[in-house]
Amino acid sequence: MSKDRYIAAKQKWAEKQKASGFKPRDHAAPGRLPPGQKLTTGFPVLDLGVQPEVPHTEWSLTLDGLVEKPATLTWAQFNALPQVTDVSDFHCVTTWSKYDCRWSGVAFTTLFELAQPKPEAKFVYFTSYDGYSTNVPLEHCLDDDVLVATQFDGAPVSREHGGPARVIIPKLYAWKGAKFVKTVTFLAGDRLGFWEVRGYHAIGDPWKEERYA
Ligand SMILES: Nc1nc2c(c(=O)[nH]1)N[C@H]1C(S)=C(S)[C@@H](COP(=O)(O)O)O[C@H]1N2
Ligand SMILES: [Mo]
Repeated sequence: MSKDRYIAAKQKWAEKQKASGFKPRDHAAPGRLPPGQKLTTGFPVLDLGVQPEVPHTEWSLTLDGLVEKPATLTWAQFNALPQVTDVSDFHCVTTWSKYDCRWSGVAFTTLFELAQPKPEAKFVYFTSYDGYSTNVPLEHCLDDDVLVATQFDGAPVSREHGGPARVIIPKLYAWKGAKFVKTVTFLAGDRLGFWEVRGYHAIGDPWKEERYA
């Protein structure tokens, strides 16, 4: 299952990187705005009241859990991985959506290749430098638009928006994308994150309005 999803995502990435330039999508395209959402043009900030300052020299990203090759990447090692750019929409559970966000960084599939999760791995648990955490089924992380972003619109991701690096999972509500990401743990069973233990949905598909558990 994971393998098929992974191969499909890799193929899509190749096609997207080949297509020169990204065409903005029609704002009125049917199904683009999930139910109960309103389009915003600004970029609101949502956090726990802390925006940790993580200097690049102290930053690392750890890949662990049910993997063949656990790793802790320094900022230089992370940035030496293949870089991709993708344009996606952003849907916050508090009902605002932002279209055409241009993120650059490392595709989740690249981290998957590096860590080599074991077949038993079915869930991913992310933790962050501000104490945040969130859980996502591995299948959803293997979509072709999921990345650990270090750039937004061609500039480093600002501290308020989760720099040095943040997770982007466009097809799920934005709380599933850990800002200030620090660890990525592969698990056999689901482990609820910060909002999920407080009643938010374990998956969080905006088109199914999976807001609360
Ligand atoms: N580390 C961390 N990641 C986080 C959050 C947070 O508080 N801490 N908030 C989440 C929520 S609820 C949303 S909607 C988005 C908001 O991202 P933004 O502040 O860039 O708009 O980040 C998500 N990731
Ligand atoms: Mo949110």
